[in-house]
Amino acid sequence: SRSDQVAVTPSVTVVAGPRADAAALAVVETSLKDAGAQRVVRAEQAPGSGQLSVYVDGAGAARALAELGARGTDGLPAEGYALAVGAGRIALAGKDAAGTYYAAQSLRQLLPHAERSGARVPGIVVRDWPATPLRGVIEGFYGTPWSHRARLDQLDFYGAHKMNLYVYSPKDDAYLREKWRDPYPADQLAQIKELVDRARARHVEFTYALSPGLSVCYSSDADLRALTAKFATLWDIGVRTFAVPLDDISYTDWNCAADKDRFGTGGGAAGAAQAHLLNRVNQEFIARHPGAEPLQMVPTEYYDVKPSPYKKALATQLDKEVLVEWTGVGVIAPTMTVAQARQAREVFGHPILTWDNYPVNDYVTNRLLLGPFNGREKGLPEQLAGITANPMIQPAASKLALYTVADYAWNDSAYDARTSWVGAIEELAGGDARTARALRAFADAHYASSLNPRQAPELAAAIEEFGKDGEARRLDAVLRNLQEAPAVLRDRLADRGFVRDSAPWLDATRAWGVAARTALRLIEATKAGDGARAWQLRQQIPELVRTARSFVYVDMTGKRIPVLVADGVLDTFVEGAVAAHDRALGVTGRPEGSTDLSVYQDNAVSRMTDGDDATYFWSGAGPKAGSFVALDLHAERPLGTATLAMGKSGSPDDYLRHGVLEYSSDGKSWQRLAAFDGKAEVRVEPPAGVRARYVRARATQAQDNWLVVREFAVAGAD
Ligand code: LTM
Repeated sequence: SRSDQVAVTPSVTVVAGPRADAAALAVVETSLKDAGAQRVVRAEQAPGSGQLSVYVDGAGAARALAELGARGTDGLPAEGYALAVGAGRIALAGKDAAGTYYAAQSLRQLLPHAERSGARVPGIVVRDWPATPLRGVIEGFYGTPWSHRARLDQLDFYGAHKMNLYVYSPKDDAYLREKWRDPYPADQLAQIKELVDRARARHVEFTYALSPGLSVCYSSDADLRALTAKFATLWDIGVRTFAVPLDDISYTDWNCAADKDRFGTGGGAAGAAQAHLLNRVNQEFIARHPGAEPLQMVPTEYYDVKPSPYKKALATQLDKEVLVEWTGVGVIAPTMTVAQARQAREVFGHPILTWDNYPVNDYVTNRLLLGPFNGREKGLPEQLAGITANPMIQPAASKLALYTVADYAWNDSAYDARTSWVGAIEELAGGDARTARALRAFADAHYASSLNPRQAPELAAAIEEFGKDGEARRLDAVLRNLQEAPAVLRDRLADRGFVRDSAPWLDATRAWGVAARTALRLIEATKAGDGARAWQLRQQIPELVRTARSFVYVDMTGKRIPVLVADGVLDTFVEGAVAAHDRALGVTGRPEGSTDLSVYQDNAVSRMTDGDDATYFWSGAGPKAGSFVALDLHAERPLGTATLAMGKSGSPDDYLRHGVLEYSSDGKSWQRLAAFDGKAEVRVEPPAGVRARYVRARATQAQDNWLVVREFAVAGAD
């Protein structure tokens, strides 16, 4: 770095070399305007002193770089660049067009955001290049594919973060898998063209990935023609990189008699059959289209480095230049090492492109994965042809993790997961401190994954601290920030896609914040010996937790999936507060159920008090008059709402037709709370001041139907 600064003057001159990249120039000019320049003009020569001049490529940039003490681009690998700021000028030059574009992106990051001219930029000298040639994203998950708008937005994001690859491979796009032979309808092809054009404008290579494995005959001429014909339609709209993913298919019993006759069966045969088809695609399509990039493929055994007949067949028979994708050791690899990458190269016998299954969440659709890319050893990119990350079903919310992937893939030796994560938050927050604070709390509460085993590390540390020093005010401030974060993000986050993507998680986060703060007040009231207030708070908690657990993500099949927030941290804290209170009252844990009825199979009476609506007590016979199910609350206390949930799908009539709810202090003499008739769901609000240790539901008439009780609960006791 240099000790001087340059000011952004009202008028700035850009001196561009004759072959300077147009996209880079556009980034430079927009960034200068965002930094306060009122006029940005292009000229052959700088007008002289008093005005900021920016040299982009060509002889002018080379001279300016030298004058600023920067080495030029000689000796840099592809996509490298040099950038210098000082002595009233800025100079940038790329090894190639992409390099210049990345220099412009770095300059964009260095320039401040300012309404007026005069802002200062610290002097700096940078020589920078990528750690691995291919860096990007594979849209390769199951579930709702990204929208067209989201994909365009992603391509902008990749360009801005020096990622140069996007692989179009959503598992649930029928034209890529089930209907792989079918041509695209014109409107869909037109949209793909728009993506291809946008990708090119951002120096991103759009890769078209067709997955014929569910129904292909590897030896069939007709299938080869179908594959290459489809590729040809994509070539015609500008695609230059192609892939054939063969993951998640059966190779031990594929359904093609001609293949079996030709290759036999089993892993070795599958590898030979796949190599046969891919070599034909390579030789009869890729090689005959000058300008096409090397073919990529995903092997059926993509998740380990164990030698096998399948891998051996690929290693020995597949054309050498084909790139093989690999997820690491494990489908979701918690760690990836240099040694593993070397083994992968060895065992697959081809250049390796990682298909890194982070932050993909199609296997945990109840979660957002907002933590950083982690557990990848330094030095790994050097072993690879490149790195692609499989993102979440939620495109905009994936940006936090993808920012960190881009960081690692560009410069793994300087990468620090936490620092990069904070950088991602700050960038997404657009320099707004309140938004950044809210986003950090939200991302912390959705941090855990196989790569980041610790959930909500900042929140967990605050709770731990509270356990040590009992400073409730400090923890309350943390919880309040979490509770309010969703409103702040909804209000202020510029990336509206992030807000849309996260909607159920935002709702649930707010609700968990409320529940946790109530639990904190309960702890304080219990500590202060304020039993009445503690009891009041204690009674609120089950409902607050039910609400917090009620928010759902609806997947593409319409399935409603309750979402998780800081699981193992917030729920544990709330449960701990409740348990501590109940212990202080002499109440130990959940109420205990009992009955005089027999039990059908293993549907024990404890299942009606386990808090799980999906399990139940099931009697082995119809109740007689006087048969009962009862709860022991372990100590006498005020009674909240009593609920008795009976019957179940498949046996909706197995409920007490005629009964009464009763309570007792000693389990011997009983008082009536309410009578119920003909309904499976009973809910009774006891009058204020009613106290008891035991509650029961008693049959007042015999019946033929057996009895199912899914849950029997009294508020404050469950
Ligand atoms: O990882 C690969 C190569 N294939 C699939 C992906 O499509 C899927 O998104 C991830 C995560 O569930 N697992 C896979 O096996």
